[in-house]
Amino acid sequence: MKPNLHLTRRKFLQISGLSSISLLLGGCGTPIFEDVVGTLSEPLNQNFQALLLKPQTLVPEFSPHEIEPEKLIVNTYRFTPAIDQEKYRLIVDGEVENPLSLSMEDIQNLPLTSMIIRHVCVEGWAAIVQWGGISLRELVALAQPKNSVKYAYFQSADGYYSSWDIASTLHPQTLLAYQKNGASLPVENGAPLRLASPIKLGYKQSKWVTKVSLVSHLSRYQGYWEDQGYEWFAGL
Ligand SMILES: Nc1nc2c(c(=O)[nH]1)N[C@H]1C(S)=C(S)[C@@H](COP(=O)(O)O)O[C@H]1N2
Ligand SMILES: [Mo]
Repeated sequence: MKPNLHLTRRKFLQISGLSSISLLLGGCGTPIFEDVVGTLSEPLNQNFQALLLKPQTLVPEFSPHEIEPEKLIVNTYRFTPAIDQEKYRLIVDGEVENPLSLSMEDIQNLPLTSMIIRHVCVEGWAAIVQWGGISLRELVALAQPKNSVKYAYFQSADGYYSSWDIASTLHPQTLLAYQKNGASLPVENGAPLRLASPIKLGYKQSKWVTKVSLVSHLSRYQGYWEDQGYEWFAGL
């Protein structure tokens, strides 16, 4: 390997923030840690690596006193699924070197990120909300996507689904949240795990996420609302 062409493992871990994950996971000896350190010495693919290193503009956040707890309207089109948190697993699969199956305990051992952002629903309401959870960027990095990956599909327990471009997926403020306004995420807001991000409209923010698939192509199914004519990118 030509050292000038590739980041050293140590450097990559520092830049991507994986060092903190490694420390946390290393302590409990989970197999994800071994997988990550076992393969990161190999060069990662250029596209994905470039995206991870590319600085992305952060959306300004709000202060705790600006949170509007009563303004977040529960918006569920089908039903609220009953999920057994003990049996729940988040699957990360698709075109990846290291598919993941994580319990809520695994997920809560990853670094917690908190943000106060505005949630905007296309139906004409908005609310300032605090979300706490894991950054999707770090989760995706653990799965080690292949060169081909350009999109993420999110599948939910109520049959809802959506797809995102990989840059928005890797935005540092795109989270899989398990906390809302400082408390555990209520089931009607998507517990155990939902998407939260200040860069996309509400309908892109899937609740009750069970699977993240990293893929190179969009299928003819792009999302529950997207397939009914709503805009796919839906950026804010
Ligand atoms: N699985 C699932 N996710 C979903 C929805 C849904 O019906 N099912 N509704 C979407 C819409 S349109 C919005 S505005 C937000 C609402 O989130 P809330 O119910 O926590 O306010 O969830 C989004 N994610
Ligand atoms: Mo919405």
